[in-house]
Amino acid sequence: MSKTVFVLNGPNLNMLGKREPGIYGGKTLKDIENDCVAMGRDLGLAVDFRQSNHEGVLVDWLHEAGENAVGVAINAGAYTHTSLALHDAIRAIPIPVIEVHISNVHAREAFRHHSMIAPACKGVICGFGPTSYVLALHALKSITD
Ligand code: CA2
Repeated sequence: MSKTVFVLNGPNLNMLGKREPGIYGGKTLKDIENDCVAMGRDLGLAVDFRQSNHEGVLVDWLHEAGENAVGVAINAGAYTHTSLALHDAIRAIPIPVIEVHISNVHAREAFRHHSMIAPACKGVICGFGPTSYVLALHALKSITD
């Protein structure tokens, strides 16, 4: 039976492919979900892919993952840089969480250089476009085997 991993997405990521293709590329979030589900199938992981613009919903989903999944990849969007609540939620669950970003946040504005959630995460993958998500699935596969 496949193990379940959650792939969680935060605010504004539902706009992917519709605005700012120069930074985030042309793929929609649905395209990325399809890529993740296909890669999950190859890796033997059932991918539960979700997006919310609401911090508390992301907190609830992290708690749910702690009960029902073996790991999480999270692109917390701008909450990455602000959210103590997400930091605490990641610390509160007993499974590995990987921080993911499409863009290289360290090559962008200074306010994107600090992550509130990175210290609570197993690792961080950023800067590879939508491939960042696929790399996170490979990482989850290798650390949960
Ligand atoms: O590079 C990433 O994946 C980010 O998490 C994306 C966030 C940003 O706040 C982080 O610093 C880095 C923003 C997601 C917003 O996506 C948009 C997509 C299209 C149009 C406008 C925003």
